[in-house]
Amino acid sequence: MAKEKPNMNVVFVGHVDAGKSTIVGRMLFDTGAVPEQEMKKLRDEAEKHGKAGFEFAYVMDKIKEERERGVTIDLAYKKIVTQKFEITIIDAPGHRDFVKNMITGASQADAAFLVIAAPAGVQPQTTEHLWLLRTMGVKNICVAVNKMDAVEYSEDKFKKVQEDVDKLLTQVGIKPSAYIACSGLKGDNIAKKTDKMAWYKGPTVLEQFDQFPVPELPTNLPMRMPVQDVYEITGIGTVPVGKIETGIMKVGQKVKVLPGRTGEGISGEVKTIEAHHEQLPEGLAGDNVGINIRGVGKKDIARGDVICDASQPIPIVEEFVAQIAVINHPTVLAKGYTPVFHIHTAQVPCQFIELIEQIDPKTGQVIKKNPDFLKNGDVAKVRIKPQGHLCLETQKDNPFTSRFAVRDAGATVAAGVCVEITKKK
Ligand SMILES: Nc1nc2c(ncn2[C@@H]2O[C@H](COP(=O)(O)OP(=O)(O)OP(=O)(O)O)[C@@H](O)[C@H]2O)c(=O)[nH]1
Ligand SMILES: [Mg+2]
Repeated sequence: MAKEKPNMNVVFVGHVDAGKSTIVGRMLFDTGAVPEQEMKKLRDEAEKHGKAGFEFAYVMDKIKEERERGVTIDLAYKKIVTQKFEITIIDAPGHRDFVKNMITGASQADAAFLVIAAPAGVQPQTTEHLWLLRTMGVKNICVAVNKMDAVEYSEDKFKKVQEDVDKLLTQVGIKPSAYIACSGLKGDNIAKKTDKMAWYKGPTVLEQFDQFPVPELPTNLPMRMPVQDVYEITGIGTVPVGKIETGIMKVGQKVKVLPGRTGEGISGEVKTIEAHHEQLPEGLAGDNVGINIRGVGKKDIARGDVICDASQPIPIVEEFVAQIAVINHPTVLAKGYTPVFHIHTAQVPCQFIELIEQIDPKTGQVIKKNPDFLKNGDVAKVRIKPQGHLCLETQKDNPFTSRFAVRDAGATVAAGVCVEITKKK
């Protein structure tokens, strides 16, 4: 059956407890995707855990620990069809312990809602998530000022939050699509227009989906499928699964798994492509698929490998130059520092071998050559050496395989994008 509407992935991000899951749950309820009966069950369960008010969040938070603690831990996905799109909503966690999952969500998104609780205003993960969105290349951002019911639906309060966020967005270099005044808990301006804020003239959250531009499918770039997981399935064999980030994969295509077990790549041929339990002749950029490759066994391939078109393989890098933003380092970042880099689905320790120049994030001008160190909020060009085999491309060649997050001791220290590579011989 031919697809009628384009797909779009929309991630909900923001500080812990801002009400991301509640907004999504409320939207699914108000559009009829979650029946009244089901909602009642969730309400009872929330009360049982002493978490009254979390019933809408429970639509998205399904793990036992999530429900007991009242926090989102892992990403949750839900489909919704609007006038213009088939949308996959990605509900990300706000808690700083789970930023890793948020980064994965951001890396899959075409557009984002940055959710801010009106009573709390801008919080640490508001800023952190914003930098991460930018670094992951998510430019279409809408700000949802939530919990308006808790500030008497005050226009002044809304304007104050808007002012603060505007400053932040200017720093980051993003112009938001809209600011929405809403309440997930009460259902104001989520799927239905409220009558409590006559001063608000903007869209509802649901209407905003259709205001985002149609995402361009990067099918014209070389085929890249970062491996998310590898399964052994009886009767089929080794099945790597993941999202085709760019290009087109076809049955019969010659592919290379990089770096693969050897670090030099393993060659094979695509035997089957499957999505949603259906065999497909081809998979396109944006599709989540499970595949079987002739010539590639369980020992050859692992999470973090990239399956590529054999004629246009992804480079394995000796060194690279990147532009980074320091988000959250406990002290200062200096030459020699060796944290873990999260790039597509790979995690590789890498060393900062040169701090080339510090850049003013507002103007792009060089402020200082060869700075001795970098601190939170600094943007810089740096040279990096992977301590293992790492597949990476420049932003110019392929934005989807050029972005990374730098993590250390449970925090996202920095985020960045590769601008220059030196290939491994
Ligand atoms: N008053 C009020 N409370 C809200 C609203 N939306 C959410 N809450 C409450 O805020 C708390 C957190 O809601 P969640 O939806 O879990 O927040 P979250 O942003 O998904 O949190 P994490 O995923 O853990 O980062 C719950 O107690 C909700 O009832 C709202 O519009 N108004
Ligand atoms: Mg949540």
